[in-house]
Formats: sequence, C-alpha cells, structure tokens
Amino acid sequence: MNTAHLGASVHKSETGSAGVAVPRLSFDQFTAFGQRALFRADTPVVITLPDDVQGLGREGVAERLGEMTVTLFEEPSSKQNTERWTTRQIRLREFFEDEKYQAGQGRWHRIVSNIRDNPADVNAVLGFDAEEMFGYRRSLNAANLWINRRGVFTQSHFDELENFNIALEGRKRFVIAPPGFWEYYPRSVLRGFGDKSRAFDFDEVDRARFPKLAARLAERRELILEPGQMLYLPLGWWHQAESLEEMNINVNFWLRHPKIFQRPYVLGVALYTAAYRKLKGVYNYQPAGNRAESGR
Ligand SMILES: O=C(O)CCC(=O)C(=O)O
Repeated sequence: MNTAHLGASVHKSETGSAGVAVPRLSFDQFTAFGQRALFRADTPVVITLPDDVQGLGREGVAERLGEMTVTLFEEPSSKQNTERWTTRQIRLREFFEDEKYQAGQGRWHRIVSNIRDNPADVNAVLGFDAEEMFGYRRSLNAANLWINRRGVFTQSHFDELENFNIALEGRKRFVIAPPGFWEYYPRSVLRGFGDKSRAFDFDEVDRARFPKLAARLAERRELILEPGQMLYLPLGWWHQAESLEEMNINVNFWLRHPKIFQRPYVLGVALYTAAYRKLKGVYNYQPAGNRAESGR
C-alpha cells in the first residue's frame, strides 16, 4: 500500500451527509505502510490493534496505577461551556471510588495525565512497547492517560502535534475536520483559545453565524473508536470527542513533527498559547508531579 492508495480510498468513500469515510487498517497494514508514510498521507485513519495485544481496563488500571498522582480536569457539563477547565492533582484511586466524579451532577470530570515519564506503566497499560513504536519520550512529546465517565465532551479544537489515540475501555465518538483557521471561526487567540472554534460542537452548527464552516464540514469524518482500535489524527486537523460509555479509558501519544512548519497558524497559535499558559499558570500537559495546581 502507498500514500496515494490511502488518499484514493478516502476520496472514493465520500458519503454526502456523513462526510468522508475513514480508512481502516489492520495492524500489519499499518506497520507495512509505516508511521512516516502515514504522517505524509495526512489523513485520519483507524488502525485495529492485534488480538494478542491486551491493554488494561478499569480494574487493571486501578490496580496498577491507583496510587499514582494524576491531573483531574473539571468544567461545567455543557457542550457550549466558555469557561476554562480547572485542574488539580488527585490519586487515581479517588477518581474511581468517589461518586462525585460520576457524570450527571452539573460538572464534567476527566483525568488527562501525562505519564510519559513512566514508560513501564505506559507499556503495561497498553500491552505493548509503545516507546519503541512512537518514541514518545523525546522532548515536547506526550503520553496521556484519559479517563472519564459517559457524556464528557471535548469541544472542537486542533492540536499542534501528530496524535495516536488508543481506546482501552469504552467507545468514543470523534468528529474530525481538515486543517484550516479562519474558516473555523477561532476563539480569542490573545486569551489562549486560538486552537478552539467558536462553533463548539460541529454537530450543532449555526450555519447563519458560521457560514464558512459548511464547506469544511462537508469533508468531516465521523467515527466511533472502539476498544482495541487506534486513531491516527494528523497535526492541525480539527476534532471533538464524546465519551459514550459508563467508563472510558484511552491513551494518546502526541508527537512533534516538522509538518507544523507547513501550517503557520498552528505554529503561531502553539507558540503563543504555550507562552500564555506559562505566564498565567495555565495547564500545559507536563507530566504530573512537576507542577502546581492550574487552569486551562
Ligand atoms: O478524548 C477526548 O475527549 C479528546 C481527545 C483529544 O482531543 C485528543 O486526543 O487530542
């Protein structure tokens, strides 16, 4: 398989109202194709992990990492929320055990904790040697553990890094749209929201308010990521995610890549936002334990 093949399969599978279908690769196809070729193809792909890769679910994660200090994010449970997330450090066990972290109480809670400094834990949670595969320990890269309950929604945004997102427990629905900046109506760049759209939810877009979005969203991808699957989400692509199960556990790798220089708005927003977050003490995805309480 080559890059052109992936591109062609994307084009052929256009389906009108549901946007563009996402190519699916077996793990063997992914390794034959190669990570670098995937980065060049620059299109979202779902990869099925081999059957013998057994990642951990809730019980295994709680048993192995229960005493770990992780970062808990909190925000009002509204898809249209304009407030920053707040964060604090807790023991992971507390998240699993305390009912206040269940959905449905007006607040959304999620663990998003960068555990890149604990490669043995990353490998144990996933069931394979992720450092060998992704080289995530290089500077600026991240290996994040995501845990939350049903309904938690991540508003539309883009990241400045290549992304592999692996589902371990629970299904997550993603809506993904091609790179672009002004046509996505970014929120205030100066206030550190330049990576987020004023159209928070691409499923419910006010077409009169955001007319330029229609053309981009015609090319959107909609998919449900199932346990045992890995999503490749290219740098600069817009995305949102909604957790569909009582318990959702994912690990994602963010990997820096020179592609960022081809998307100057991504680079500009990333540099500004990193400086802004540092100045304001806003959360910046460093591994837990190295920083104090902060907000996003
Ligand atoms: O899982 C989520 O809620 C969001 C995931 C995401 O934004 C990412 O992997 O970059």
